[in-house]
Amino acid sequence: MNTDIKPFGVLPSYRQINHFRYFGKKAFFHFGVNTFSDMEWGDGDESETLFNPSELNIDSWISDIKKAGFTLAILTVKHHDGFCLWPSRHTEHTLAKSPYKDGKSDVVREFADACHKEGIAVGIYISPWDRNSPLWGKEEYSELFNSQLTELLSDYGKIDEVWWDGAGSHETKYDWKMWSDTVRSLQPDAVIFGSMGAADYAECRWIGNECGIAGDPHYPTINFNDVYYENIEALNNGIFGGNRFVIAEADTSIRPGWFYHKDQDSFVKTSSQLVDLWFNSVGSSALMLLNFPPDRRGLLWHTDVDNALRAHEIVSKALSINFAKNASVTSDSERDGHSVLNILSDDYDSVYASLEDSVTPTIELDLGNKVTFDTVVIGEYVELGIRVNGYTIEVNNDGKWTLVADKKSIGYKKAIYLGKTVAEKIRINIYSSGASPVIREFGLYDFESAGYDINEKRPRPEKLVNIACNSSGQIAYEEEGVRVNFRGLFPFNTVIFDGTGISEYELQVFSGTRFVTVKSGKNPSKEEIITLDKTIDSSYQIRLVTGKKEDESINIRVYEM
Ligand code: FUL
Repeated sequence: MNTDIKPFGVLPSYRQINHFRYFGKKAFFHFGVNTFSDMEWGDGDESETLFNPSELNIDSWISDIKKAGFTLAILTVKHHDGFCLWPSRHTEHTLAKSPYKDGKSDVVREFADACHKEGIAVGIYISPWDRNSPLWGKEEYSELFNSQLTELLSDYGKIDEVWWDGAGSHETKYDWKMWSDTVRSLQPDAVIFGSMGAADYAECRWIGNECGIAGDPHYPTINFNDVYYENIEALNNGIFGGNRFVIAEADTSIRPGWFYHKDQDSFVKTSSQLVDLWFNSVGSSALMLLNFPPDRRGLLWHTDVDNALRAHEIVSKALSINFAKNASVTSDSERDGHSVLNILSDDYDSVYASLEDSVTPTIELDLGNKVTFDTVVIGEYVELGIRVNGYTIEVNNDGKWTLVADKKSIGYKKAIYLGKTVAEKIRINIYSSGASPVIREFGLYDFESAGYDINEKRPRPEKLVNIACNSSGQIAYEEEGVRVNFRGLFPFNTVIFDGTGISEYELQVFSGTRFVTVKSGKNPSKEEIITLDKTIDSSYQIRLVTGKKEDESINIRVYEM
């Protein structure tokens, strides 16, 4: 857009704008030796012979997620266990030593080809943490990782995203600059997802949790240090006026685990829960990154696909009718060439802007008659910066104005679910803004009529289930006590353990980067019951610090009561 409007603050790169515009919904595929060992984090010493999908069909994954509205797909080409889904020349720990196609396969090639054929952009997840490589933790590891990156970014056509997981790497030094230079030189259009030492190069970041939920407010701007030190709150909310533009990707799995576990087939998120995720990612100026773990056959489970298709149907149907489309729109401050009518235009570059010195304009829409809707969508023109940080929305029905929302962030897109609302007029009063607001879109939609059920509960087992026992093999006795990995995100609020011989304990939950103490106590009983004030739904492991020795097991059970 040829514009006279001065930009504000840090601005997105052309790559980031493309991700907002075209890659709002990304599909994740966690597939590898863990699929066959039933683990979430492999140890790195798994035999390559484990990997042997019986009916692998990546074309079907890609056509399914395409139908469900996803435009970019990311494959875990190397997870923390170090097993490579391509025949890397730099390690023996690859599918070349597996029985799958007699070791002659290349799953990354199958994946990239399937995506390119369908017009789906390709992303690669490659874990810096490598529990197999003897070099990991040493200086030479950076070279090895760089060689693997070079193979991946040279031999598989266009790549639009490189995903560097932070897990396991907090204490490790890598040559992030060398790796970033490799990405920039071999795939100039690819965004880097990362944090910590990658903060200087990352254009996408995590949202501070793994349940796919951006905060409210949420800005795609943040400060460098918050990405570097992984400040959870800042990652979740962003920082208005922050010194870096780093888009958040709200990642989560469609079922509790990142990898496929047969016993999680009845825990697939429902279509309305997936619509909730849409509100909390795409509708919160972040990107959605939803994981579909292929099973041991190498196929997606039908419930995962059905629910994602249904969710897409609901969102598309809801967004197909903008009830504000024919409204007459006015504003108390309007710049020449940037009429307020532009908020209803489908042309991406035609925007509304207030006068340069007006940072608190009001926009009013007269809908002509009584209109029923439940969701307001509003978007800024992010090319000129994230400008707005305070506004209210009022509706007028039968001559009376009522406040229905008081919000801070807008960003690329903000979808505000209000519940059933009837209005003849609607007004947006921007009361705080770093520079004159520039608004690109506005709409009123009816999600409930399209099939969205806000009361649809997440699937829960009929009987009480001990999620600690669900994780057989992933209960680890450590120096300080016991660590339980649930093999996925299972909400819980009660922990019961045998306190015999223990004088003090601390219950810690994993925040995504570290363990945080949530309860502590003294002299626990034989059947000590810890009840938490609220359900924890974003931690996939807990630690009970008891001072008991590594070889002394502790009976522990975890529930959602
Ligand atoms: C995390 C990893 O540890 C999980 O296994 C998963 O890959 C997730 C996307 O990122 O940090």
